[in-house]
Amino acid sequence: MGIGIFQQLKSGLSRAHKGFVGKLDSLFTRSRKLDEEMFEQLEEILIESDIGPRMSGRILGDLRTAVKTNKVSDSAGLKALLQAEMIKLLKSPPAWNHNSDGPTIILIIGINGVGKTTTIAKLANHFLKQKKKVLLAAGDTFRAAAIDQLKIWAERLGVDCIAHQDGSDAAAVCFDAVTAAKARQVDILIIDTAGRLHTKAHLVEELKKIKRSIQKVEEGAPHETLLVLDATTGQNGLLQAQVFYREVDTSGLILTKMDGTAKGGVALTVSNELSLPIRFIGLGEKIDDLTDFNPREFITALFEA
Ligand SMILES: Nc1nc2c(ncn2[C@@H]2O[C@H](COP(=O)(O)OP(=O)(O)OP(=O)(O)O)[C@@H](O)[C@H]2O)c(=O)[nH]1
Ligand SMILES: [Mg+2]
Repeated sequence: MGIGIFQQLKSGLSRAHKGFVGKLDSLFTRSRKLDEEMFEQLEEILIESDIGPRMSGRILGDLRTAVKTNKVSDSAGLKALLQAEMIKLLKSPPAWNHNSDGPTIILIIGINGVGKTTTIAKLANHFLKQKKKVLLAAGDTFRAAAIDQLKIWAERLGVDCIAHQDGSDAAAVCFDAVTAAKARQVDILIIDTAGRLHTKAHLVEELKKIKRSIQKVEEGAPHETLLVLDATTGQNGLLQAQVFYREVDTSGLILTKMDGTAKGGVALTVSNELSLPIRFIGLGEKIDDLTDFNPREFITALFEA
C-alpha cells in the first residue's frame, strides 16, 4: 500500500479513531484485568460505535476464545486481537466485474444527499489517473440542478457527460449514454441516478427501467451497481436503505463521509448485514478524497490514526 494512501486514510479516519479507539484506550486504562466486566464494557463500546448488537456479540464471543487460546493477559494483546478480528469480519471485495469487450458500466444508486454525484466525480478522477477513458451520464433528471452539478464536474475533469434536459426520461439518457460509450470506445461509463422521486416505488421502478434500457444496448450491463451510503447516518438508517434497495440488484457499496463519523464500526455492520463488499470509501469533499477499500488498510488506519 502506498504511504500516501495510508496517510490519507489515517487523516480521514481521525474522528472515527478518536471516537472508537479513544473509548477503547480509556477502558483499558480503567480496567487492566481482562475480566467479565471489562468484556461487557468492551461490547458496549462496539455497539456505541455502530457495530450492531449481533456483530458485537459475535466479536466478543470470538475474542473470549482467542484470549484463552493465545493466553493473552493484557489489554495491548486484547486490542491486537480485536483489530485482527475486525479485519477478518471485513471480507475483501471480489474482483471488479470488468467488461473486457467494451465499456465497463457503473450504475450509482442511493438516497438523496448521500454523496452520489460527488462520488461519481471522485471515481472519474480515480479512473482518469489509471489512464482510462471515462464518460459520465446524468441519469438524475428529477432534481433541478442535478444535471448541471454533474456537467460542472465533467468539465473540471475534462470528461464528456451525456445529458438531456431536466425532467426528461432517465432511461432514455442512459440508453444514449451506453450507445455513446460504445461508439466512443470509452473504458468506463459512470451513471448518476436520482436519489428522490415522487415515491420510493417510483424510484425503484425508475432504476429497474434504467437497467432494462442499459441492457438493450449492452447485454450483461451494468457491470457494477454500487449503492452509496452515508456513514454518518447511523446503522439503523443504513439498514433501512438496504430494505429500500433490496429490489434493485446491487453488487457493492460505497461508504461516503467516513471523515464525518466518530463511529468507525459502521463499515463492519453494513457489509455484513447487506452481504455486499465495500468498494470505495469517501473521506472528504475534495476530488481526491476517495480510496479503494481494503479491510486490513482500513482497520489498521482506524486503530493507528
Ligand atoms: N465530508 C464529506 N462530505 C461528502 C463526502 N461525499 C460527499 N459529500 C458531501 O455531501 C453532500 C451531498 O453530496 P452529493 O454528491 O450532491 O449527493 P447526492 O447523493 O448526489 O445527492 P442528490 O443528488 O440530492 O441525491 C455534498 O455537500 C458533498 O460535498 C465525503 O466523503 N465526506
Ligand atoms: Mg446527485
